[in-house]
Amino acid sequence: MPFSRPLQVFSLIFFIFMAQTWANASEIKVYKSATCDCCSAWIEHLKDAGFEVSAENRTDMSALKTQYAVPQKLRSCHTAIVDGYVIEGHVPAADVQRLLKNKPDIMGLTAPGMPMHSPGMQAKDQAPKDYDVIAFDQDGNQSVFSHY
Ligand SMILES: [Cu+2]
Repeated sequence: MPFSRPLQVFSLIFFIFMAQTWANASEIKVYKSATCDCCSAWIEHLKDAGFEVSAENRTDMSALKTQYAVPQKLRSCHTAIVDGYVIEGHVPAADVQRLLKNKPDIMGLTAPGMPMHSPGMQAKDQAPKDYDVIAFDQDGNQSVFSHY
């Protein structure tokens, strides 16, 4: 007999626990308008990085950003939610992964506007450059999370 019964039970519990941890960490919900092509390209970028993406087309993006407390000046096209954090605009997947790993006490990350050289805005094989990813919190504090 290769495995004892307690070990089998333990393995099963461990597997379920790991599966849930993985699912929670990698599932991201993206809200966008139906006509936003760069939003769809950003979703592809996330999928390429291993995220499980569910997208929802909305006609009330501005109200939705207000609901998720994205400051007016920091807004972009799509708004995404992952593990309780808000991801606004063309934030590279690597920044989202770092956020989920370190879990800082912030509301979320944003790439304000539509940076020309960001994932979803340029060819897939190009690296992000010439913009900052900004962290923002509930008190209105902002700081540079990544500089490209
Ligand atoms: Cu966009």
